[in-house]
Amino acid sequence: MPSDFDRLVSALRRAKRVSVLTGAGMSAESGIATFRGAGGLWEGRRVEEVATPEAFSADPVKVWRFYEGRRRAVKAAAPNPGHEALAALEARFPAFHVATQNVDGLHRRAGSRNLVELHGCVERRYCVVCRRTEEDLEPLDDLPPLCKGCGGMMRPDIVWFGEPLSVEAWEDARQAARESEVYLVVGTSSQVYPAAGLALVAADAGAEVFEINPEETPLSPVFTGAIREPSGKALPRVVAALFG
Ligand code: BJW
Ligand code: ZN
Repeated sequence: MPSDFDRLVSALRRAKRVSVLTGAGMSAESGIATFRGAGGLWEGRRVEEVATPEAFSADPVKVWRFYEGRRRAVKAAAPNPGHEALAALEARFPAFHVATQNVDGLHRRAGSRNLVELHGCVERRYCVVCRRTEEDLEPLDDLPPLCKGCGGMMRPDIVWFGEPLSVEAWEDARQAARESEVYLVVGTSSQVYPAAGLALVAADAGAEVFEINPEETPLSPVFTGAIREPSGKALPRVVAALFG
């Protein structure tokens, strides 16, 4: 019986079109906490209680303090060997797409280019009044930051619970899922929709879907196979097996 790792490598050898969905586990080895694992709480609260438009309306300074912590962590972090492996794979396939739920920008910093950030990015913020955007990771002196154009309040450019994903980002990710022969689901608990549903779109369209995650998830039973290892170890192993 070939292992799931061997089956994944054989599937990738045959494939021309490969897509990847990533989640917080992808950046765990860069020192960025996941949402639903240990360390996923902020001041004793679940992310679901802080990352909502209602929480922001009720107490913008509190939500901005949460994001200042995230921005500081992201600034100090660097892509890990898993991010680098995905960037290396992009150069080796005629079509290679990454859809990330992460807002840390680490795929971009690692060199992935055919990339969509489904839930936004902590580097960006926008004015809730005139939509003017700013982009940096410098510490913010005053919270909440105010728009230099109109004086309105700025908010993080993040998709919070109950908010729609950008239509372009979603369509881009869905098309990549539909067209892929191999689909990798890396470091996500597959609990947050619509992103989690991309793996089902790929499976329905006939892709072989492999999960890279030390833990099982609710969607594990429908996937073709699983590599139960941290992505920073498994993805470089895939690159080495294919091209090493
Ligand atoms: C490793 C590892 C290692 C550890 N290597 N792996 C009921 C059913 C279906 C849907 C809903 C529902 N009720 C509500 C909804 C909708 C809701 C939703 O899905 N809720 C569920 C929780 C039930 N979704 C939404 O609201 C979305 N919008 C929407 O649906 O809009 C509809 C609409 C249409 C039209 C008008 C208006 C609305 C938006 C979702 C936005 C999610 N946003 C967040 C932002 C957080 C704040 C921030 O980043 O600053 O995105 S929430 C948070 O969860 C974040 C993540 O991207 C997302 C997913 O989490 P992820 O990445 O999977 O992380 P974890 O921590 O859960 O898992 C980590 C995994 O890594 C684990 O499995 C570990 O084992 C693994 N791991 N180390 C590999 N080294
Ligand atoms: Zn403004």
